[in-house]
Amino acid sequence: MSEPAGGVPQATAPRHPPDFGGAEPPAVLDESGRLALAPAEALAAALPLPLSTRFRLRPEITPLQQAFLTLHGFLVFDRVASREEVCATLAEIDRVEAELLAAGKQSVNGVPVWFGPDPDGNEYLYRMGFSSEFSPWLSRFVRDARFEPVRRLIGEDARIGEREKDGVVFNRYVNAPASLRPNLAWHTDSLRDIFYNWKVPGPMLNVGLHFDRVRPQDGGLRLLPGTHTQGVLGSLFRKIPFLTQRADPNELAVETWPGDLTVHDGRMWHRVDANPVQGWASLRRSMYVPYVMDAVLEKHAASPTPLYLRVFDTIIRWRAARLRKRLGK
Ligand SMILES: O=C(O)CCC(=O)C(=O)O
Ligand SMILES: [Fe+2]
Repeated sequence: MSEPAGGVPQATAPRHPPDFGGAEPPAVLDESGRLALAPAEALAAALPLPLSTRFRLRPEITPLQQAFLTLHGFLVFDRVASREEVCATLAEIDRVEAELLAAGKQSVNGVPVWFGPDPDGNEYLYRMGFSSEFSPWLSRFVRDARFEPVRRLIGEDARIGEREKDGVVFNRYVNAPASLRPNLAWHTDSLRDIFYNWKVPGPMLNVGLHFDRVRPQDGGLRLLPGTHTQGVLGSLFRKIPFLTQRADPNELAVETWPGDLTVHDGRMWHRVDANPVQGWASLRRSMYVPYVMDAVLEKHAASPTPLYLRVFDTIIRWRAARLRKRLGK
């Protein structure tokens, strides 16, 4: 195990371990001999690469990786977190979930915590912000040296905003008759940024870790490649953000193996498709680490809920209450 900055969480066995079995992922792109391409050469070399290309995260982002990101708006890095780290993170979230439930916590630093019924009808954590605040291990993990090239890709002055924006966001999606959240509708993340900064979104990259084996037929992350270069209007109005669910003929299914890391441009349209299977087999988990360049604006216990979340929060809580009632809880 590559030990992330010391310290091991109390439990490392998650309640729902990911599927590590089955086929190995396709080989990562062999970049040897192409690590020193000039930008124009790198663009020419990136053009014929398939959209399913998997890259290796090296000490530096390579010119080819940079060119692929410029062209398509996203990158997939092969299994940046080890199996042990994947399990440790999931087990930590299980522990944090129990802690939040016991404390009856409805929000953390103004960001709502969303609980709803799981496939067994029990209360289940679907989304939380600031997760690393509850786990020293997770806090060290997201700051591990291996992620340094990702930070520098965002900007030389970028920092990990564990206490800014929504902090480290942990998502769980599961499909069941009374699931609170099997999917997430089309949106751009820069739309959310407008609510934080009240300015036109500039380039912004989102960094996600993926904890489950998700094949295209399992639902999962869907991107509209190329939409990162659209103007502000396209960024806002191509679809009805957070409402349109329908598949797009041009969407790309991002296939993941546990431990994969993705980077996507915040201006790009994306969604999470529901797994057509029901029950725990449909479980998908992701974690987004906020890399921030704006002025420091730390959140605290008394921080107000951002406007965009207030609207969602009302809908989600109404939905959760309705589902619980249906289950007689
Ligand atoms: O779960 C994912 O991979 C995507 C989540 C997402 O797009 C979001 O929370 O904005
Ligand atoms: Fe998103």
